[in-house]
Amino acid sequence: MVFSLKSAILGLSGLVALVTAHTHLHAVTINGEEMYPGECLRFWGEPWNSPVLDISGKEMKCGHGGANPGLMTCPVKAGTEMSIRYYSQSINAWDRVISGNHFGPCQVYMAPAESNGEGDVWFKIYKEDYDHNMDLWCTQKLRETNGLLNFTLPKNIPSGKYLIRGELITLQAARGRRSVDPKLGAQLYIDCVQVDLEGGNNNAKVPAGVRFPGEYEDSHPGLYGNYIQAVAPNPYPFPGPPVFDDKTA
Ligand SMILES: *[C@@H]1O[C@H](CO)[C@@H](O)[C@H](O)[C@H]1NC(C)=O
Ligand SMILES: [Cu+2]
Repeated sequence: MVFSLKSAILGLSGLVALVTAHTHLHAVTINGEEMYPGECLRFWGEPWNSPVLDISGKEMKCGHGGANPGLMTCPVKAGTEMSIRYYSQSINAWDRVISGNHFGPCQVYMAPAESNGEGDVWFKIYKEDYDHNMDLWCTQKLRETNGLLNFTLPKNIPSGKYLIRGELITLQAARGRRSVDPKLGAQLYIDCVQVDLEGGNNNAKVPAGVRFPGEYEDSHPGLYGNYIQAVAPNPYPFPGPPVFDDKTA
């Protein structure tokens, strides 16, 4: 009796592990063409389907395994829309893009590729928190769009090679700080895409940037607070700098 209870508990914890589908950046759509990891999207490393939890770690740059360059750099056009697509390994429809209990904002940054993400180089090009028409957080909307997050590339930055850094922040455990309780804290899903921007504004300067790790702290109100899935933040305090103002210099 005791033995079967124990094995039932073990079985249950195994099941919980199986259905804990986080997410990762699975593909990038450029000019309608889908590209996979190792191409323009940098390879994921282990644990490939898990968030970055250490906000002061080097994985804040390009995620697990993201320090390793991809084999290709994809041409993109300044001022056009591109998409990144998130996916988890789950076979469960509700979890296929990202686990159903995950919610939070999305952000996208860029940095000149020659930096390889080192130094004060990351400028923000996109952010989205809560859609008040759909009553969904950005990461919940991904479940409605087959994982696609669309954003527009800036026009007023110089042409050349850049890294694009997708960042999802999920807040289901943000009621605590990881540095205080290792079981709690925001989860960050970070990946990098290698692009060659064409048709930029070569009279413009590369925008001022911030550094990762370094820019975020786990006490930031956008990463630490009593967030609730169905309740809109008012307003949500995005961590990091404002979005680059893409007007002609
Ligand atoms: C996002 O981009 C894809 C192409 O990559 C397109 O099929 C889709 O309609 C776009 N979604 C929105 C909401 O614009
Ligand atoms: Cu997760």
